[in-house]
Amino acid sequence: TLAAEINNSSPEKLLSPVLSAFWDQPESWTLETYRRHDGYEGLRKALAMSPDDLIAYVKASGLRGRGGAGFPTGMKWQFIPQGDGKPHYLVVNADESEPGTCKDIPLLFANPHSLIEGIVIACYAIRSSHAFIYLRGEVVPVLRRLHEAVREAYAAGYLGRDVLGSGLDLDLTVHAGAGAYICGEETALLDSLEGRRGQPRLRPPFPAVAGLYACPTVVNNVESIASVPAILNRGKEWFTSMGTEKSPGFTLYSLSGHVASPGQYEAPLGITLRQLLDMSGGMRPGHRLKFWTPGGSSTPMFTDEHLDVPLDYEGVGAAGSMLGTKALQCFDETTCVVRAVTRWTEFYAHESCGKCTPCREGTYWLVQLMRDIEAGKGVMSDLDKLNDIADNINGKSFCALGDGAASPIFSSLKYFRDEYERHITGKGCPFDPAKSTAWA
Ligand code: L3W
Ligand code: SF4
Repeated sequence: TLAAEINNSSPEKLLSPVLSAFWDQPESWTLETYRRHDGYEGLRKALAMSPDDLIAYVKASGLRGRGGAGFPTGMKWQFIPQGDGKPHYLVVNADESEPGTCKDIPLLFANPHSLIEGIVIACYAIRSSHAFIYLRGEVVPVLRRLHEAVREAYAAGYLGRDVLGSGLDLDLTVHAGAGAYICGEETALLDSLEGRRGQPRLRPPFPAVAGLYACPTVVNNVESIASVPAILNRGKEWFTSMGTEKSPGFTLYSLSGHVASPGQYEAPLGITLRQLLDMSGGMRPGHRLKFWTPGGSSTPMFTDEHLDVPLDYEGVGAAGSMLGTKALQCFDETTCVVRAVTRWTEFYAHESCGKCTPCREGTYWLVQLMRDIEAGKGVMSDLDKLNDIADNINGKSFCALGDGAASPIFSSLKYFRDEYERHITGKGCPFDPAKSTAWA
């Protein structure tokens, strides 16, 4: 099987740079560099197809959304009703904020034209004449680079009236958010883009039916859209030859924490953390892995027992989690689990939008309990209380932020309950914070 093939591959064979193929070249972000690497060739092939055939092609490639949920991209495009007389929109979610996730922003910085080309292809497919990129506002250098790339694309005829003589008219607007994690949730993002306070909307209706300005809208992650041109250019068979049967293709993993060489690694879906550590130089010298997250802090933490779990939507999912954004945060034995979870919980409490009670109140209570336990002021019954509060948030909140906040509580209590107990019986943290760099 493909999975077995992946397991037996050498580290060199596993590295499959596509999106990151020329990030290290001078001025990698310019149109000229992009064209030298087959840039906008996928678009030419896409424009030779009918929009319906194009959607079917992307669907057949098996590309799955790279923003966290892994929803099939072609299927999402297919949801857009045709001949409905309404405008259709494409909105690219570039509000990357999930703790540990650092792949969309580097991609935009180093190779913005892969996203722009993907946007033109997607808009042709869903018959949209206006696309938006919603970028997190803090990354001003990326915003400038993106504006420049859009200007280049207009000048070259890839955007604007009658794109490459295809009859497609397309405008692209880059919008900078104001730095709220919740605006990465697709419906809060749409509210924010419309000029309102970013808070999630009730789904259904999904954006595909009633999205931006109540019109059919595709919301896709940056990496999902940027992956489309290569699929068109090199063929869906090439794409499905990588990864696993249900999670095909290459992807960008963000590796961070106590590792020797943190950064972005492009490799097929379905590889394991052990393989990624092998190809990236492993943990920092003299230290061993204690716990890690497969997809940012919203996905449950794992331990060194899970080093061989395939990183795809089935493997990690089968182990009781989800792949999320493929943000592999690795922590060594110097890290206090209680401290790490307290930090994450503070993040969720701060970013809770306040719309629903379980998340608004529950994350606040979790923080109080976690801070007490970390400071050695907890009692044993606090551990059941933590589980109980997390249980009242999980699945009972209005959006996935609540579930994300509950996730590290559940998994840390599952794997490291003894460490919580040591904080309580010892009336303080048994770790020396000076030895841990990640949580200083
Ligand atoms: C039409 C239907 N469309 C589903 C669409 C839906 C959405 C996509 C996936 O959360 C996860 C979350 C975070 N008709 C549809 C339909 N759709 N049914 O499919 O939907 P869903 O609900 O499975 O997930 P989501 O709301 O997109 C994303 C997790 O990712 N996450 C966090 C990510 C953070 C970032 C970031 O910072 N950039 O990505 C990490 O794990 O917890 O579970 O488009 O409309 N019947
Ligand atoms: Fe807002 Fe949290 Fe409720 Fe989501 S779960 S709507 S972030 S309060």
